Amino acid sequence: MFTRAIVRPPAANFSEGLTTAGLGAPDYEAALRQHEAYCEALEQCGLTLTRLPADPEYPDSTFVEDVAVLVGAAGSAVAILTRPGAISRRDEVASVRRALEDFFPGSAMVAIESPGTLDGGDICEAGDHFFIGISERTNESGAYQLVRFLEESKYTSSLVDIRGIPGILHLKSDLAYIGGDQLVVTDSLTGRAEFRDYELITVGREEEYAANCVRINNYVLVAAGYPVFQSRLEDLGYQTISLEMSEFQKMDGGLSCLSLRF
Ligand code: CIR
Repeated sequence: MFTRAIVRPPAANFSEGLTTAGLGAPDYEAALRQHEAYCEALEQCGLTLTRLPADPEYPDSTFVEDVAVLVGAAGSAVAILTRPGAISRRDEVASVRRALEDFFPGSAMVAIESPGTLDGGDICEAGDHFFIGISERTNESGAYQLVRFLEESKYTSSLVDIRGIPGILHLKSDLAYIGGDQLVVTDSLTGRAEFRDYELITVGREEEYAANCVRINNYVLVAAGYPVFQSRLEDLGYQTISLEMSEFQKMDGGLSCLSLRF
């Protein structure tokens, strides 16, 4: 069970962040409304929120997931601060570290160090196992540092190299763990040996963006506008909450990126 989340709304210069989507500039007021609806959904899932102030110094800083990996249950949890692969995002870590200090004592906080780079969006927790994407943002040094931190907390992990897949920013752009042995994957990842022990719920090509869904307690958050996938989840017995994500999609972001959950 998750009990808390850290979130940060987009700043007014959100449109100056990194993007490859080619979907045009986001509408700031709409982004704020979508972010607020996202926060309300987290609360509906039972989470208490720490709302950080918007930070115009870092236009991508609403994507808080990328700057930390939180591991384990409340009480014995560990925070691993990342070293984001995009230089413009590297210093986003400092303010999130300060927010995490309220919940994680110094002994429960470690950090990925140079030459390692790692984005939280590349890390998919699946129960006691973690999939670590090697991507344009997460390199092998960062990945192996994380492997060692996870081992210290008795978690296993495996690396998934996604560098050859066109159009995939982070591993979790195309992969989500929703519980039991069920993974949501896009066609790009279905044949991969790394996932052979799991039941794969595939998302069709025309609904690929929906693969970045998030299981939180009794709900799965899904992007609005992907009815086939949402019905599939409901047929599987999941309760879903659908959320408009258009303005974040324009900046290459998805549901998981907007919060750090623990
Ligand atoms: C970036 O390129 O870093 C941001 N514009 C989007 C980050 C999305 N984060 C995520 O998928 N975890």
